Formats: sequence, C-alpha cells, structure tokens
Amino acid sequence: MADKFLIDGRLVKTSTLVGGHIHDTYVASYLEDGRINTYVHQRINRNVFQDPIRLMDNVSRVVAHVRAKLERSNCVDGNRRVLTLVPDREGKPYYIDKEGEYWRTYRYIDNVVTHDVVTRSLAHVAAAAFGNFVGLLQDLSGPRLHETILNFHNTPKRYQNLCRAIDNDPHNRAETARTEIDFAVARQEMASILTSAQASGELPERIVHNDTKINNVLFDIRSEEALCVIDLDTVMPGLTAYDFADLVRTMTSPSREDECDLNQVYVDLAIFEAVSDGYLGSTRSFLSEQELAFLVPGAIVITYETGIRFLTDYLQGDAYFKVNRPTHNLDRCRNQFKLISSMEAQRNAMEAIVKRAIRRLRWHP
Ligand code: GN1
Ligand code: MG
Repeated sequence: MADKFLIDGRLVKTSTLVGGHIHDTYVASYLEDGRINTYVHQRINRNVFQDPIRLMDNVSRVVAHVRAKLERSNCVDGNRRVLTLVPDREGKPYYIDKEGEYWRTYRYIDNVVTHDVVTRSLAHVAAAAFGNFVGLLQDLSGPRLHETILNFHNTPKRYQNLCRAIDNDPHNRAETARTEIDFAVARQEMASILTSAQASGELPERIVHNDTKINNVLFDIRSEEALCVIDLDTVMPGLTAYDFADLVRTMTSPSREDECDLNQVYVDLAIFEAVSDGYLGSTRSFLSEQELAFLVPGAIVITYETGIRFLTDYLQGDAYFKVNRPTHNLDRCRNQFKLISSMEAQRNAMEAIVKRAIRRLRWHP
C-alpha cells in the first residue's frame, strides 16, 4: 500500500483489525525517515457502500471541517482528536486497485483503546464525545452531504425487508427463528414512529453520525478521555434520535452485542443516566424540545431496527454483517430484542431520567 498512498517508507509490520462488522481493516507500520509510522488501511465494503467516491467525499469534508475547528480552538493533541486521511499518489482520498476495490488510509492514532462494554464514567464521556462531534458539524457549509446508504434508518423499509426475507426464506431458517419473527411482527407499528415524526416536520434533519456504537470512539489509554470519534461512513443527514439511540443500545447493557446469556442483557439505568447527561450536556445548545421528546421512543425504535436487521440477515444467509458462527446474527437479534423488553419495562424510569437531566442542565448551564 505504501506505493499507492502517500507513505514514503518500508513496511515493517502488519496485522488485521477485527471488530467492525463491515470493512476489511489492516494496521500497517512503515519505517519512514528513521521513524516507525503506523497507518490503517481499509478495503471499503462495496456490497454495503455502493458509491465509495461519494462516501469518501463526505468523509473528507467532515474530517477537514472538524480539524479546522479544532485548530481554531487551539486544542491540545489535535491530531489525535480527528481522523487524518492519507491521500493516494494522485491526491485522491482513496485508491482503486486492479480488482476495482476501493481502499482508504488513515493515520493510526496511538495509545488508544476501544470498549464494547463500559462503566458509567466511560459512558458519560463517550456520549458527550458523540454529541460534541455532531455539534461541530452543525455549521458544515456546502452542499448537503451524500446519503451513503439510502434509507439507512428507514425502519419501515427495514421491516419490509424482513417480511420479504420471511416469505422467501432462502436458507430455510425461518422455522429456527419463529419466536423472534413473532416478536418483530407484534411490534411492527413502532417502525414508523421516527419516520412519521420526520415527515410531519416535528423532527428536524441534521448532520448526525448515524452509528454511535460504543466501539466507534477511541479512548486515551491513560486518561480514559474519549479522544476521537471514528467510523464516519454514515455521517450524513439524519435525526439526533438515531445517535442517542445507538448510544443507549450499545452502552447501557453490561454485555456485548452478541452476548448469548440474555440474563446479562438489560438497560442499566445508572448507565442510561450517564449517557443522557453526557449527550444532553454536549447538545443542549441546539436540540429542540421535540428532539428531546423523541429520545426514549427513538432508542426503542432503533434497537428494534437493529434487531430486525440482524434477523433479516440471518434469514438471508448472513450476506451483510460479518459472522463467525451460523447463528451469530440470530444471537445478535435475540440480544437486541431482550434489550427492547428491558426498555419497555423501564420506559417510565428512562423518561424520568431524561427529564431530570434536562432540568439539571437547564438549571445549571
Ligand atoms: C454496523 O460498522 P459497525 O460494526 O460499526 C452497521 C450499523 C449497525 C452495527 C450493529 C454501515 O456497524 O448500522 O448498527 O453494525 N453499520 C452499517 O452492530 O451497516
Ligand atoms: Mg465501527
């Protein structure tokens, strides 16, 4: 890759980065001018992102905007707080190989960790980091960002896809997922909650991250500060409810997204409170009353959406998400559905926590 991207050195070490469900990711170190520099090379998944050039146009604009703002505020350690794209030899933010595959390269950020399960304090700083990131993008100028995946959070469309997969059942798996299918069908009405509120103008479109999974934030290994928001592929127009939802979905349960022991899968209200405080604290200057009102319902909807996406992919033979066992997507689906049950049972308490956070922040800004 060194001869393809603007890297002037000799490869000394390479490894595969696992964790993401979508791209193939490699970490490579090069000896450049007597120093070891490390980069992240990613082969873009074209099954998922069908227009990599537009995708990289978005990413380039987003990182340039965030970087310019960090520089203007003279922030310390700026290079570790936003991703740095390395251009190819022609100056493009991607390189197309002989097979027609698209590659991109970022500078590796040193001394960071990611987490799949978090404590209260990590949840607070991570939620604040995502809110802050979106705040930085609210004044991005120029044309509307491209929709890198059409209908990404269109839950009714996701539900239709599930129905098609159930009807076609190409891998004869529907029988093994009867309980989950019934669970999804029984809740089909919730699918349109966010799309209707957006269509009626209640919820404003904003640039949001759209995939605020806990493992999409890099923490400083020593201070545990949430340093850098990553995975910018779905930064595009959307709803703040989507971002809050994925924070809740991926942080409040004391277990991983594919945990099979469902007793360990539930919304821990203390962590939910930390997420609410962190996110609202960093977004209070621009969130509307309506956006606040849809945070808790949105968390349930997007958890539902994620669950039915896993279920659909299971029925379709695991064509989308990376899996390491045949029931992996079904296990992930069960996990999300258990989380929904926990949210349904604790909904009033969650609403009360959000209201408390709002009061606290408005009273003591
Ligand atoms: C995917 O790429 P990753 O693993 O951060 C997916 C998200 C899902 C998530 C579920 C582009 O995120 O939408 O919520 O898996 N990203 C895409 O774990 O589909
Ligand atoms: Mg990711």
